[in-house]
Amino acid sequence: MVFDWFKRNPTPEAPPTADPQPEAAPAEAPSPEEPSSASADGPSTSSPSGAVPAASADGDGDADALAWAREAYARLKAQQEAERQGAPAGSALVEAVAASAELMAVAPEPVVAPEPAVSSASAAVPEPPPSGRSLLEQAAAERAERQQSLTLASPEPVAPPAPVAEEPELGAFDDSFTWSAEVLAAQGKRADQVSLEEIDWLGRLRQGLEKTRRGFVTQLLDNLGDDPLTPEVLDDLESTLLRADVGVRATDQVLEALRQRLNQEVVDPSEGIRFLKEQLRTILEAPIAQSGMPVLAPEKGRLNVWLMVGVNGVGKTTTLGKLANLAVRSGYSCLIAAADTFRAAAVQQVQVWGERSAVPVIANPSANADPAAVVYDAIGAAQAHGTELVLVDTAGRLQTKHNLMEELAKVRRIVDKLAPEAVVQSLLVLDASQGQNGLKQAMAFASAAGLTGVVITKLDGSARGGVALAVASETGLPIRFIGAGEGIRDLRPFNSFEFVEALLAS
Ligand SMILES: Nc1nc2c(ncn2[C@@H]2O[C@H](COP(=O)(O)OP(=O)(O)OP(=O)(O)O)[C@@H](O)[C@H]2O)c(=O)[nH]1
Ligand SMILES: [Mg+2]
Repeated sequence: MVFDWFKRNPTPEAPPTADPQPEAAPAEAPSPEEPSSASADGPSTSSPSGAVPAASADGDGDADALAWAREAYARLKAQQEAERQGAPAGSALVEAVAASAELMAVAPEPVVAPEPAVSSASAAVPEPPPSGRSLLEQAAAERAERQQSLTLASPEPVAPPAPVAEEPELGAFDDSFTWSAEVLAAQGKRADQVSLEEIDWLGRLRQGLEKTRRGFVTQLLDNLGDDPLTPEVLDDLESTLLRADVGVRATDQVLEALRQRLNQEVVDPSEGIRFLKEQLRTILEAPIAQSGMPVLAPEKGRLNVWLMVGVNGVGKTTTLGKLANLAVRSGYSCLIAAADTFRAAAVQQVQVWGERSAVPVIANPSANADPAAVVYDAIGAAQAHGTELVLVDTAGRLQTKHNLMEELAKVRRIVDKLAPEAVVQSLLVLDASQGQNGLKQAMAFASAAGLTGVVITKLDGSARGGVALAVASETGLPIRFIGAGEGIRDLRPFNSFEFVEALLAS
């Protein structure tokens, strides 16, 4: 079964409208097959299926949430076991789940992580290398040959073989797992719909936002204390939000809503946090709702061209490499256009990313090649082969900013002219660690590249994760993806509910 990582949907056969995406409005729109009235801030305990736990503060709710997380864990564990033994996912799996769930239910201690599975690569019996070359040398030579033929040949993309991507492993039944499970449950997922991929990503996201959260949440909880909210607390909250780079506009919006609420009634701290989360989500969701596209996914059966733009060093090429991986793993055919011809090493860098996911790269390695010509070739190749997604890497720096903008505008014109039928996305890549300074600089790209969305990178290691709020409120552009690490799996579609939960996780 292919998991469509753009749509967060494990069943690509399902009609697109059948499963409202969590990004759309997870709080208000649980999936239709999930009858629970799960809300974003505390899913109902009255689910007829009994599948959704409560994240509410009462003891019963906590117990339900834990039971739900246990069931999800037991299922994933059994699934992993079954996969390891090569057993078909059928009755054996159901039995294994039941047995695991029983064990989990009585287990007083957290379940210890299973031994890591032996990856198929390392399990394979190595062939003796011919001609005295080591396996590594042999593989490197083959890769180099393949890459060269892709680069030098006419733009003929080969059908990408199955991607090689490290699979996530089920860790321990710990705080990270239960938190991730709770966040998924709160969006209306059932325990049997949880995938290891999602659990794994949420764990990374929460970890990635730790630096931002450390200052933000500790200060917030200190300010809130145990007493009902007061106007003084709001003043403190204002400086906390500004320090987290949330921006003046978004901070004003949040405070105004909180003040109005305080005028109407007494608000205790837990209600204050719930209300704050709701406000933050509203800000993040506004541009997404306005775009009319709750999630950004390539359109099947059509040519989609996504340009990565942004100042130098923000993570354009890395994002492109991760997106290529997501695309291939989600079942889309993909091609990379190496249109950063300014920096000598840029083409090589993009080729390495292409190799990692077996995605063909269209490049012109000669010095001073015209990026528009590379895009021309890439679009021609994509049209000839019915490729669904062309990812275009662009330069972050030229001799002058004016030149850079001219070049981007030219690339954009070529795309529009050559592929009027294509769905074009121009994604502004922003480095979270630069905070709002980066945002101001980057907006220069808006007119040249016709921006349609934002990717925020480097959320890990940055204490300025709040900049996502400033991006949404000040650019009006939807945030489409977030990156929280340098690894190939460290980029995922943006989900405002999960982001806010991770930002304010206690
Ligand atoms: N920690 C972390 N590092 C990242 C992330 N995304 C990218 N990087 C790193 O940031 C550095 C720059 O990334 P690139 O992808 O080369 O940036 P770029 O925008 O293509 O740069 P130019 O082509 O020079 O304009 C690299 O060392 C990446 O590994 C992220 O989400 N987290
Ligand atoms: Mg680059």
